[in-house]
Amino acid sequence: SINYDQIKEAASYHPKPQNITYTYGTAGFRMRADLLDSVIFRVGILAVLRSKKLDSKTIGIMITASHNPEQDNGVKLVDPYGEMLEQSWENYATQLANAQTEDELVDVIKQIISSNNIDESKTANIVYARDTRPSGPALVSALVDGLKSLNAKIIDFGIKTTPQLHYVTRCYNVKGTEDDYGEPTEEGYYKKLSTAYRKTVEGKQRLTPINIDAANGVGAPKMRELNQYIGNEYLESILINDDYKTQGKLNYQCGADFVKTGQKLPTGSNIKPGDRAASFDGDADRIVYYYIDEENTFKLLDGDKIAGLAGGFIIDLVKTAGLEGIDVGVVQTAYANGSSTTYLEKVLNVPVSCVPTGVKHLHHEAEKYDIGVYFEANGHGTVLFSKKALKTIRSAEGQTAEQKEAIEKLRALTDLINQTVGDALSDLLLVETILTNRQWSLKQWDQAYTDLPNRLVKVIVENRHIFKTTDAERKLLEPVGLQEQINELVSKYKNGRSFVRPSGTEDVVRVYAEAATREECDELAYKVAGLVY
Ligand code: 16G
Ligand code: ZN
Repeated sequence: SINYDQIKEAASYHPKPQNITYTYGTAGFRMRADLLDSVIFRVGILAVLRSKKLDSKTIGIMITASHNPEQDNGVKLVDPYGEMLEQSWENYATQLANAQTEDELVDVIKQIISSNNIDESKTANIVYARDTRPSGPALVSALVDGLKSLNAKIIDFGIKTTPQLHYVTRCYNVKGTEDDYGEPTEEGYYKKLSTAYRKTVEGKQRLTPINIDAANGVGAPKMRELNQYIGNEYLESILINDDYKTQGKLNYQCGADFVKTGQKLPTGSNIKPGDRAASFDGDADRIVYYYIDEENTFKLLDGDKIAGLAGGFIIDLVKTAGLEGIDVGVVQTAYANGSSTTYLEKVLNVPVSCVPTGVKHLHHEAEKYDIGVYFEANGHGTVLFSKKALKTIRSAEGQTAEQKEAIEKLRALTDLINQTVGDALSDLLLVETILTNRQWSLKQWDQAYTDLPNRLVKVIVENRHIFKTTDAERKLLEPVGLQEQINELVSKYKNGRSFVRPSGTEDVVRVYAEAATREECDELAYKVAGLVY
């Protein structure tokens, strides 16, 4: 069982800095790497407690700060099936991180143990990975000190993408059961995805090359590796911003967040009209596509476009396969472009739910459908197949050749898609599969609907916590009266829509607006920002 002197001794090498309050937010802990040593040590402790609580199930820990600048880092916990840490435990993470002294730390640990009836004698199993950030190795050693202070059984999964860590965590926990998810190895991941991909495009004409901006992050070597398993005759990719070894380059003027936010090409891209391109973010859990049209205008195909593409394809397959009992739904956030929602509801005729920002909210909502497609506009998303859907798809036989083929494709999709979390590599293969099957260019895909002009602005306010939202963050409850003022402004614009929400990752308030024209949209965004300020 637990030796508290051992924990105190180890903790003394990882003291908490004075005058700083940590919060486990939407994306775990994330900040300047030099402030994270004590936090990571304590996250190790929390993971051990979580594993003990869940009967020795393997808990995942990912050290990454995604699209943040290179000097930042972060950490998040992954629950046994590859989901984000259960929300009620986020509070424990925050309490552990903020315990000032070793004695306080031990008190918090004891409280967590007693309020959860944790059996101290249970073995704890942990798997961890990190991205390519230079601060990674030092933080890993702090993590290992935390894990060892509670005698955990540890697996070092090395440098990986965030979704690979989610994948392997699930694999460990369901191995040999009816929910088996594949080999708990990096190779198992590549084999699963590549085999499925080859199946879905077999016999179809290969598309022109896909230019991939890997944000100079971990996605670069991993995409290279994956492509070797797939084979060039099935997928031709050209990597740029693949220098993950030179310091200072990670996410710098490149990557999915840069492209989505700036609505422009990443540094180093010289694509021409007709070329196909995509960007990953720094830990390869987001992807956006883009191209340049004949007038040399930059055209973005973001997460909303991917949801439309994937939703449409899956609905067609389900229909063709004759699996009427399976319902398909799409989950979005308030940031979804209004045109995308209209397209999903009116053209594809699928139910659409809107939830607050953050993967955990989307993921849980998507679980309510037999097949739930979820994407944030920023390019993070995936597709979930319920147990019922999996069972139906696996056992269906089909009468006609057409039905059989659709069933085979659906089966392959259940392997191709990383169902634990949004995954840039897996999502790239999903999009490539659909475009190959449809023989569509990016322009043809883009023609499904036209995005309404939109603008996102940050407003620095004295205290963002006074902003309270409701209705999936689309309306403000507080400050009282502000929503009415926003409504009045919005009503003056054709196709106008705007909302205000406090950020979960930065000390700012975000204002989103869309309207019929660029000018009106910008005007609306700045006027609403003016109300907030
Ligand atoms: C986090 C979320 C992401 C969300 C973003 C919003 C996860 C794993 N990540 O990065 O989904 O889009 O926060 O940030 O949930 P904001 O609250 O600062 O706008
Ligand atoms: Zn990311």
